Amino acid sequence: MKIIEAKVIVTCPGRNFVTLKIITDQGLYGIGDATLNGRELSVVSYLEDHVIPCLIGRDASRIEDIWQYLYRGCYWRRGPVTMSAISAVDTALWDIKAKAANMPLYQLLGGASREGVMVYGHANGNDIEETKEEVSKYIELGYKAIRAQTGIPGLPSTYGVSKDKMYYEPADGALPTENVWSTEKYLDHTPKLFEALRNEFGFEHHLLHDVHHRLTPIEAARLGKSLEPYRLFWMEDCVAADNQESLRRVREHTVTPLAIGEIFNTVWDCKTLIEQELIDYIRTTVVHAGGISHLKQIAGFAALHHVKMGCHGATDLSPVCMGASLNFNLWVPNFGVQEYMRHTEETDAVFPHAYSFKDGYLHPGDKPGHGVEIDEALAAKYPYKRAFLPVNRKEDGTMWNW
Ligand code: GCO
Ligand code: MG
Repeated sequence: MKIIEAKVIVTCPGRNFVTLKIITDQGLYGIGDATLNGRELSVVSYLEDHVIPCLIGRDASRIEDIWQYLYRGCYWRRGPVTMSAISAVDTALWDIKAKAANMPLYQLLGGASREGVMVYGHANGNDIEETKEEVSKYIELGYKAIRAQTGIPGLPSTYGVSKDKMYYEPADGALPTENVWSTEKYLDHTPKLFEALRNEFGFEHHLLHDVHHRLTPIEAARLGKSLEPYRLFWMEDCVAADNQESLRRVREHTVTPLAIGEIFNTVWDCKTLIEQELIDYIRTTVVHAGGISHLKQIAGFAALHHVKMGCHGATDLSPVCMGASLNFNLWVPNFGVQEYMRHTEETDAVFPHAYSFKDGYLHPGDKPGHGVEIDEALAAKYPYKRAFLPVNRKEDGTMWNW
């Protein structure tokens, strides 16, 4: 089965998405997500200028060989641009293989290990009262797990709080917007949110929180400790993990479970974290960590160390990534949870999909492949619009982590 054509489709049905379509001489085709939020066009160029010419004429069934060819063969290994491009190729090829086998992808991976994939939604409010209202909406929708973020008194805006609520979208400016940050205000306020949520809703639901890389290890240790009475499912990205050893300090001080890894691209980015059992959940996902092939490797390694999968699933990960991820997560033995930020109706129309939500779980559906399509005519109606993620400064103007 030869690859005869591959093309990149860029569309902006409310936000930008980059999709790779690989077509074979047998009429079968597959699609893969290649969206890198705020840096989309760099992956488009990487695919069009440097990957697609090498794909034409190759045997589409040799997924592993093509992965190795693109990874080892480029010499410049790793990095988000390279790995998003490889992920798209890999996802499209698994889609083709599963279609050729006339099976949903999860069957090809080894079959379902569970009835559905538990997902968490995002509740965010400008203050604790508003976040409480948002949490109650997710409970009504049947969610078992909910991430909660709140505005901080004295700060004009902060990560994870938006006016869009259900369709929260951080990439909001043709130039980066600027947020203001105070670690002290944040550390004082956040435990109050979770105290209020547990008082209101009890302990039946899983509660999650994203720190978005904004603390130092000792600050994160303090937050983890102060959140212990509220028994979080996880505290996410509590420090930047450029230095993986940083998580050790947090771990030494708190039993609040730790999740990290949405910006990691390979197993090397989390090798120490997993091997030393410094985390509980790894957030790597199909689109940024080398596709199904590499995610399998990360998950297998993580399983040896009691680390579970908690794949990233914000709105900038397209329905194509979500479909692939759900197939993966229905199978993967060490599953934890899948993030699920709902896409808008416009996005869902461009990407018709077989997955569906029921009682807090998503199921990938039983269409052959990963179960997600792209309506190219509709996609063409939404041209690319430059959009940046925000940046973040401390109150005195110092650049800080977003
Ligand atoms: C999350 C993330 C997102 C990211 C976004 C970047 O946990 O969902 O932190 O909100 O910031 O996906 O592109
Ligand atoms: Mg996050």
